[in-house]
Amino acid sequence: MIDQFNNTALYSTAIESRLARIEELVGDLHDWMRSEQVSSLPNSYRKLFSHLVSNDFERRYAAQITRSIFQAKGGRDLSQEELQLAAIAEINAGIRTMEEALPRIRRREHGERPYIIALVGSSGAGKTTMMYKLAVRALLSQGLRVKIISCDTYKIGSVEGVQTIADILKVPVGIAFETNEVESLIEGSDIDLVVIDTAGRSDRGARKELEDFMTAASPNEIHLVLSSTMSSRAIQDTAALFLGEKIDYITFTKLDEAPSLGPMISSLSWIGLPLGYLATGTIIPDDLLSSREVNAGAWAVEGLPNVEHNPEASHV
Ligand SMILES: Nc1nc2c(ncn2[C@@H]2O[C@H](COP(=O)(O)OP(=O)(O)OP(=O)(O)O)[C@@H](O)[C@H]2O)c(=O)[nH]1
Ligand SMILES: [Mg+2]
Repeated sequence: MIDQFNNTALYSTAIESRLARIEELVGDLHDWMRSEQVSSLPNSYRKLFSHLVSNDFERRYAAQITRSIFQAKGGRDLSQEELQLAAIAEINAGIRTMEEALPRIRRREHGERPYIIALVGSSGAGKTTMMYKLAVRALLSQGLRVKIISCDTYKIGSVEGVQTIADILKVPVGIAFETNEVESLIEGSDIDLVVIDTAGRSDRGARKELEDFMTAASPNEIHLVLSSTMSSRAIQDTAALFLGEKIDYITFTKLDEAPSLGPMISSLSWIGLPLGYLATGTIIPDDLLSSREVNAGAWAVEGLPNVEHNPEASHV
């Protein structure tokens, strides 16, 4: 009897505290609408703003999208579906995408410099996995002769790990311990594409070394690899740290693990660089999409579609 009473009391305390939290959030939402000039818009537009904010879009970006749809539609009230479609179109119009190089890379003549893609970014972002995916995609879909080069000799076991996986994937591998080794690893073999992986360190010494590696490799494209599970703030702080690196594309990983894509989309608009690749899991090379294959706006507004996997595919 006492236990039952205690359980009921606990339950109602939990509900009360959740209600208090919801009230607080609704209060915040009203304040945000006022400060972002959304509160004067029709109810359906305010709902769109709340929908975007609850999908972790940055408030300012969500308000900008909402207001520009309102203006474009001449202030007309629209159904929720129409507004979501308009939001998807507005978001996609603001995202720059990448014309993927892989299908355009031609076979190199003997001694000709290969096409080079380099991956940089913070620790655990998914650079090494992305390197394997790009190499295997180029090999299987394009029939290119591919080599992978790892400049990450810091992490315990990373050299052995790359060598083991390269053997499994049947891709030649080079390890650059020093900056001056990069050039000779790139040249001297009949290779069409080189994918370079770097160490995920961001202290000052490591950044200088990364810059030297990039100067030595002179890649055709450098991707900053970021996890889509990060907050907008973390994405933007990391991007700011790496922007001196002559980044060409922002490549996002772990879309399968991200609760929402609002932070990724809001940050892209802030960073202003084109979206490169998107990784939606650990399967090599299946879980890899180039930005033009994806309706990123729809994924951010409506959620990610379910992806079916080949059961024979390999994970790393
Ligand atoms: N769920 C999911 N996991 C991923 C994805 N990409 C990479 N991972 C996992 O994330 C972890 C880190 O991936 P790595 O490729 O080692 O990341 P990294 O950037 O090379 O990390 P460092 O070398 O430590 O800087 C591994 O467990 C990967 O299997 C993805 O798209 N989805
Ligand atoms: Mg790595």
